[in-house]
Amino acid sequence: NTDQDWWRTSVIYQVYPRSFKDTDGDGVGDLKGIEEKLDYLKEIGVNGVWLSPIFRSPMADFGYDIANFTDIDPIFGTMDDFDDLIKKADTLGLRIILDFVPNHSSDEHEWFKKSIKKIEPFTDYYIWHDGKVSNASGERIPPNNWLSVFRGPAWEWNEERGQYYYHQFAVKQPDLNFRNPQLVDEMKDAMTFWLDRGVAGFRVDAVPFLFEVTSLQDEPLSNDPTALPDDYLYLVHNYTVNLEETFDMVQQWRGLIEARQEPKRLMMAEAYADFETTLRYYGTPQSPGAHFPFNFALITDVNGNSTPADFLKATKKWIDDLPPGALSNWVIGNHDNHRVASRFGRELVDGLNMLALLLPGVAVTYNGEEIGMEDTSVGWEQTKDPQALDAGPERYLQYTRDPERTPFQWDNTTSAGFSNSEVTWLPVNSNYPELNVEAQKKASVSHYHVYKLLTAARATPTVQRGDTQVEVIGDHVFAFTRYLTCTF
Ligand code: TEU
Repeated sequence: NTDQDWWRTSVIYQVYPRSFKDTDGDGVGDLKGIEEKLDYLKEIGVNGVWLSPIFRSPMADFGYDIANFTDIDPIFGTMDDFDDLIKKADTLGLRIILDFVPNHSSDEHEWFKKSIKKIEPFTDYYIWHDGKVSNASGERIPPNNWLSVFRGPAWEWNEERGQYYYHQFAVKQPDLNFRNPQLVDEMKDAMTFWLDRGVAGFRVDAVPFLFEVTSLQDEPLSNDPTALPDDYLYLVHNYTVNLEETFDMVQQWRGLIEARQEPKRLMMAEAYADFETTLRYYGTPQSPGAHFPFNFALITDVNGNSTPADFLKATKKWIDDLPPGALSNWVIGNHDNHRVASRFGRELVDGLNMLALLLPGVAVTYNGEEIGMEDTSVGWEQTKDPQALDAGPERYLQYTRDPERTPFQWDNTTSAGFSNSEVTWLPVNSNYPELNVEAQKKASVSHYHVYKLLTAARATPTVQRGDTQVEVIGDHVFAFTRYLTCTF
């Protein structure tokens, strides 16, 4: 049934909707803009289009804080716009994949408002705790030392309910309680809603964080000398990530999407974890999990200073050490990590695209990487990322994700052709007059042309089913060969 698994040899392209294309002049991208640019995506050889969250949201974490899981945020458009997008994508043979964000909702979600008031059935939709009394001061303190990924305590006091709630990310992102069967059903209903509307699958956000131990043990200190006491890396996370229950939940979701035919639906899991733990998100042949957990090795294991041997190590495990039948994949950038051109240097942009697009398995491209967009420097005053704002003016640069989220550079007109407004939600990179799609189309040699050649090469049997050899040649070269052995 491999031809039904349309994603096997596909290029999945991540659109960051706020920054892709603005059609109504408010300086924020929208669904109509994405629809308008589907022809472009077809032209560069993309097959699946994953949209970062487009749901109703106060935008504290730019859509990853959801106030209604089954509604479109007005800043992006309407449900009709969404249906139109799906329709147009269908005519082009493109598949639309949505971001599914199960770990938390917005604190402005109805469920949370009702949970605060203990209105049933919402009382236990979130993770609430009385806290404890400090021996030293006699004051009320959180139940344990757990830290938020976005820095500081993972517990926030709610005056009205008189309890703490748990938030793995921002204060405005209370964690949902997956030990409550009603909540579990509710989230499955949200998935079903979008499957019914014709989406081709999901990228599941922040999967490792779904469950925490109920015993609430303190997490041990990491002794990482670079981490301050409120940094996430100050602790070793033994009790708040990758619990057994998490893998089971992913398998349940797979069951739900597996029940759908025409098209078969895809599930990609976002899990930053060590290699062995990441592989567990594939599940087993009897109980499959995600079709693939993202392979972040080209983001987390190598950078501009890496040696050929580092590249060999990073790539080899995702070629040779996967469980039988598991599908590999390659991610070189996303909205949480600095741009390829900035992490590796411009001279390696084509090289990284070659790895992602020619190594065996699915290729995942973050919008803008096909033209080698660079990080944009965004000053403290213009900073929008909650993670950076939380860190404050002294430390925001270490945390900010704004530089890789600035508007897409289409051409050399106003706001790089992203918007007809000169004011955009994040600034356009000042390199846009030279670095844009139009200019790269016209140039005889460009990242854009290389990218198109690479996606075209994916149609060959050698890239689709051939073997792979990765090797180090001399001191400076990392090389790989794809080859198909013919039997006559
Ligand atoms: O990220 C989850 C995640 O694992 C984070 O640790 C991420 O690596 C970190 O933000 C990098 O600085 C997902 C989304 O991709 C991210 O944009 C959201 O902020 C986060 O979930 C919360 O929904």
